[in-house]
Amino acid sequence: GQTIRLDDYRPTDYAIETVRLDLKLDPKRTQVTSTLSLAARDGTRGGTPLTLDGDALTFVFAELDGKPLSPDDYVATPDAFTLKRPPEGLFELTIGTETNPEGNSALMGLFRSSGTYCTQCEPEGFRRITYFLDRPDVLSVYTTRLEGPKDQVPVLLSNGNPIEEGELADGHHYAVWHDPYPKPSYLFAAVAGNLAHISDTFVTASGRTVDLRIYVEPGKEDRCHWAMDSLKRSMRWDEVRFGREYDLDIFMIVAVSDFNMGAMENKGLNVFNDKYILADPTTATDTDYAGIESVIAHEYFHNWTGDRITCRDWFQLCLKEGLTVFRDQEFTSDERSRPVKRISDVRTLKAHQFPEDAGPLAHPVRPQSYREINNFYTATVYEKGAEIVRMLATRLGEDGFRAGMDLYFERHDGEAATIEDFLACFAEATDTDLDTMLLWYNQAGTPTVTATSSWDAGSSTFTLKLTQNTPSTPGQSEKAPMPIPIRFGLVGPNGDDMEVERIEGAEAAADVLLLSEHEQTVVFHGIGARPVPSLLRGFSAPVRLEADTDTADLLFLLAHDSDPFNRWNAAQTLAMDHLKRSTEAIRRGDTLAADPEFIKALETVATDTGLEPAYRALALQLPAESDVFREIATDVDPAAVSKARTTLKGEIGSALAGTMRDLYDTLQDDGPYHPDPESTGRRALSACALDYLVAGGTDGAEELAKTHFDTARNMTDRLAALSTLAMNRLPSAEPALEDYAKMFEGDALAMDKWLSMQAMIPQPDTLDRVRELMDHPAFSIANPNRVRALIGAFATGNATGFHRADGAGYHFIANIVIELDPKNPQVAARLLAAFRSWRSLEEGRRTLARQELERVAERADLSRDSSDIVSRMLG
Ligand code: BAL
Ligand code: ZN
Repeated sequence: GQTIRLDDYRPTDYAIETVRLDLKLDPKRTQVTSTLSLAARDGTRGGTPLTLDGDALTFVFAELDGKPLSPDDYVATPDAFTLKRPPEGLFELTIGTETNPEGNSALMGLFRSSGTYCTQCEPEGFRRITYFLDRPDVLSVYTTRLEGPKDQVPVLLSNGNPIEEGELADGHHYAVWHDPYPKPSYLFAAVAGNLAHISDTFVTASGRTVDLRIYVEPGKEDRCHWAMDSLKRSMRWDEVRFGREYDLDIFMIVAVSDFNMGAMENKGLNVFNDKYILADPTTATDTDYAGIESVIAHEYFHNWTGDRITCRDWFQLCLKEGLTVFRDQEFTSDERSRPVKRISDVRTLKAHQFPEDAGPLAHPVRPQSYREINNFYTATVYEKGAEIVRMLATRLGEDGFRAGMDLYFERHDGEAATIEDFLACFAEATDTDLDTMLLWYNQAGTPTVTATSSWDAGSSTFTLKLTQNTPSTPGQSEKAPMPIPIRFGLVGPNGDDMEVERIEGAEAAADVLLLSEHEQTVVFHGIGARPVPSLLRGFSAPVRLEADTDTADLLFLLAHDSDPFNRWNAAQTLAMDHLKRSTEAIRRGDTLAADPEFIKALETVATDTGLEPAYRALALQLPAESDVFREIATDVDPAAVSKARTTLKGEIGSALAGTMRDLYDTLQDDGPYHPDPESTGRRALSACALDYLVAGGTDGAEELAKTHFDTARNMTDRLAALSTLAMNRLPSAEPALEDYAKMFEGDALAMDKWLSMQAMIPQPDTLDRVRELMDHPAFSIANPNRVRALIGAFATGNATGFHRADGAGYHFIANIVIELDPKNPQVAARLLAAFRSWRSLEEGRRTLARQELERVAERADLSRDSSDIVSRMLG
């Protein structure tokens, strides 16, 4: 495949000012007529040929300024259309193509989902609908006409505002939509089908009334109200926090059941995976409700960060994604709990982005080259991208950050921008030199920061020696030091933060110091007693911190740190230290008991009613097996890690049985279900207590969990109990799983949870169960949600099963990838990424994993998506 490079960027020779699209919908032969008004850009030499992108298109006809073109004037292949000698000035090119929505199993371009016609164009799907300059820096005004049989497609939707509709002969009808905002082709959308909707209105800050609609399959309307509520809150929040108003008369969301992504921010017509729309208390968990709220917010926020200001090229993907993730994280922090949100986000970052950054798929937040852009919708671009924006906010403060954002919106509205444009707005608005921030976008790899400290009584100084080091990553061996904002506190003997008179050796403002060199010695003056340093508060930079805090220091921080993130982090660090040492012991055939002081400290947090229940639940949650893998980094034995973690959980559960039982009892609530943060937190803590009771082998715990399952009045409680039974492999798990299947038979999203849960049972023969479940009516290899629920959960959520010592887990996933790749390359390539840490495994598993990767790589007909992943993985 061809490699695309950032350095090769140049604008197109031609601009497309307007697009008139006409879609005559038919399941197998949809006719697309596209009329483009084109003009050469300044500087284009007269007569320069015009080449439009295509992908698997069937060409039908072409006209220039209303007259048929002779075949000598153009070349049309499935992948491109070239007009050999375009005229001077403005001209109109009309091209007819044909496409087969029903045969489109890749779900890119125009496809059908349960009978509904639907599009997905980001990043390069529009070229599967018609020939176009299919790249984000070509902005055009679209008018779209949809036509089809009224009984089959009563609802016809596209971007912008509806301007015309009417009846035609033969029971057909049509609708015309006009979007006045110039946009790139990836934001185009069309939807047609038999859809029901709920509607509402929103009055913007300046008093305009916007019509809001959520479209779903008929019968599912009642499950859309939370999504609508989330949408209205998102719209208000963006006005208040960023001064951004919605700009069209109507905002529509459509939920479909076959979708590669979570959702898509098409202008005025967001298309969603129904997983992120549909919710009611019996079928959706608190986590689902929170997920819906944040994805609705994310897509809505794209209207400004993505749609009004888009990306110049796909290398700048993080310009819209990192920023929009930051915005949705802030929304959730404001709507719910800031510390709880921060902890969850950092957990996600460390679970997904850190391993990516440490393995063969590592790439900069802004890559320098790619072969398949679909493979760059990654945790690095999204989550690390958001961390960079957060570091800007941390350094510039609330007002400075807002001033930079205001300038960005003002200066680049209606444009396709770059990271340099973005950074320049903050630098200018706050008069700050931000040149080195670009390194965060350009250098891959997670920096390690070390901190060693000493206190000198005589001079009342506290000295911190800081270093930073970013490991080499594919294609990048040398790394320059980056600007790392470290939010800090020096915690004094009484547990309060100490006053600092003066700081030497680093740029510092309030409680943030900037580490900008490879090595810096920072001296804090006026420190009259030995403090315990609390560094990287709120996880102020996406780095791996190695501080010289010992167990006593960590226990002290766990008890006293005023920063809730670092208090939580102290517990995690203590647990991680133990798990690493315990894993080593297990590999030696030994055992290592948990430190009673640590268990006692956990108990103190768990029972501190001054803390939010959701926070207490997070503090009690041990690092996941995958977190331990990541920390061990080389020669990882997954079975030993699993055993270490199960043992620690059991020890805590049995030591704190009485406390957990009390917690569980006091947290039960008979009131009506509501997904608000407070009751969500209560349910999370209750589930955690129940899980520890079961893990500790407490008398009566299994019965308690079974009763919790049987009497649950909402999905959150039901699923938590089922998970506890299943993950702890208790006998009552099997009948409970059967009951669940009877209760939710036919409800695809609820059955996804059932598939996932079974796929994650940590035992080697789970693989057989997964194979059997592939024949269950609830499963379908053609639906991405089903594949992710069963196969994805097994590959990424079941270390014991996937990393079976005999390699059967690897073999199975490789087979699925090979089967899926010709049908849906994107989903196949995603699944393949489950192998991304294969080089860290102990030798036996590493060899088996490599063999499977090589087997995939040898397939001659592999898609560009999968071949790109597998070749980087083996490279
Ligand atoms: N743009 C793809 C889906 C999302 O990030 O919102
Ligand atoms: Zn996004």
